[in-house]
Amino acid sequence: MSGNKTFTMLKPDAVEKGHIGAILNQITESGFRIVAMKLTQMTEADAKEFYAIHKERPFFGELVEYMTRGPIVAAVLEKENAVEDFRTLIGATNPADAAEGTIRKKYAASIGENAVHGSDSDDNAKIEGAFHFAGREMF
Ligand code: DAT
Ligand code: MG
Repeated sequence: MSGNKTFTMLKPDAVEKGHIGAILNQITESGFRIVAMKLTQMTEADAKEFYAIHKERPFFGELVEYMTRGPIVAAVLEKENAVEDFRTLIGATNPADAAEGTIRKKYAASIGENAVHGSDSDDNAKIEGAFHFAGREMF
């Protein structure tokens, strides 16, 4: 059975370009409820841990540099079928392949700087939410 929570980050490029409001609006208009949220900045150690699954990939160094270069918005979102529906809302990893109207199609510049994160499974949604938020910060 699919769960009802996912984890997202509005990445440094989206924050730099002033897209926080527009992206959060699209997220909530699409039926997601924000149950935790903050503006924060990942340290190098944070980014290396968060993206540890990609540590052998050639883009890992760039990914860590990008994710730590400025503030992000971290949030936990609630909706029925949250993980899958949120991945549909954000679109493909490479914005060039993302469907019209998706968040990455509208706001992402490249595969490396793709504006937004969405968990890829219920288990990872839990792990990633707990990485950024204490239990008392989730509502
Ligand atoms: P997603 O963020 O869609 O879950 P992923 O988990 O495969 O994608 O990769 C995590 C992030 O790493 C992705 O959002 C951007 C970066 N990335 C992935 N593939 C890349 C590539 N081929 N070149 C540069 N950056 C890449
Ligand atoms: Mg992923």
